[in-house]
Amino acid sequence: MDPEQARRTLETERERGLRAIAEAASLEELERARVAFLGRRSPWSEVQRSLGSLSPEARRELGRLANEVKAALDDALAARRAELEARAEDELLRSDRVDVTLPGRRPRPGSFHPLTIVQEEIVAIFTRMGYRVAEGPEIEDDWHNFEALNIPPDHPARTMKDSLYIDVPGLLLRTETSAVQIRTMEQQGPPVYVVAPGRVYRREAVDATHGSVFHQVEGLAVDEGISFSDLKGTLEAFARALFGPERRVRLNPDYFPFVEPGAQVAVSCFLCDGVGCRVCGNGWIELLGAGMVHPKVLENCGYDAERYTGFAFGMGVERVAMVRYGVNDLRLFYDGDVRFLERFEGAA
Ligand code: FA5
Repeated sequence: MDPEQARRTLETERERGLRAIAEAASLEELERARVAFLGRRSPWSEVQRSLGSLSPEARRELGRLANEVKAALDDALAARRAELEARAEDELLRSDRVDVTLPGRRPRPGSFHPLTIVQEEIVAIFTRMGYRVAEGPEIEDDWHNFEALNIPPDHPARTMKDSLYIDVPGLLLRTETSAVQIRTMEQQGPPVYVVAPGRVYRREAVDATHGSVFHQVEGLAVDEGISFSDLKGTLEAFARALFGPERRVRLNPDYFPFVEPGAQVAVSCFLCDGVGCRVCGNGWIELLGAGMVHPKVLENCGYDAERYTGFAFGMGVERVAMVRYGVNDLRLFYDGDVRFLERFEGAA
């Protein structure tokens, strides 16, 4: 390389290098500029390496120039590095900034499911009247679900069509909470005043008022001198407490093997008020079955049916909730749609 060419190279390299350093937008780009202009394979190094072949005078002059260029580039590199590092720190501080004045996000409080709320309301009405809460298993045996309830082996409720059996012979998913009546009377003597809330299972076509898994609250009162009018008075007091005085209550004769006489109790529909609509059909929503405990059931549990009489009832919690909240399809309780469930927040 001749001295003139070497000088020109150093001058251009200084100029190009200073520009590249000034334009480096990140620490990585700056490092690339350093390697390109001062690295081992840079034109500046090439000039450095060729100095030995020059005359002493040219060597001195070009050596000084090369040092000057290097010092200029080094200074520019250091200055730019400081700038870029400061900027990176600023950015970090900015992105990490916590705005302490921003209002916090309040976690949304959960609430009870409407069916839980209604079930507790039903139970509370009866515990206030002096009833105690009883429980029984959801997997029941033949005796408690059928036999002791005076449901004979050839009763249609026992067929595969209506009940959900499990793989163990003699066991099934209970079809009604009435099974808890038997368990309670087996465990204790009279007098008995219990309510038994729980889940029941049936092979049932699901529609707006029927589920195949639903909830019931069973009631049982056995004592000396209990009559049908006690049953009627109790149920009317219950309906008034839950629905208010404007809902009408209707009792119709009905048949259940474990009561005699038996009745079906309905309230006037919340939507059409007894006229008849899509929800109720005939103006009334059936809420519960009830009746005087059959003497055979009392005897099956070792009670003296001559001395004691009693009444029992079993109501559908979903049906009560429909009337209570004006919900026209019980499937809504199970869809898990938050927009629906939110309506019941804090309801009681
Ligand atoms: C019974 O289950 C009787 N154990 C009730 C009873 C108890 C009668 C004690 C006499 C003495 P029933 O199958 O009618 O009866 O059901 C009782 C209530 O549960 C009905 O009035 C209704 O409110 C509700 N219910 C019945 N089937 C369904 C269903 N598929 N989906 C939702 N609720 C139902």
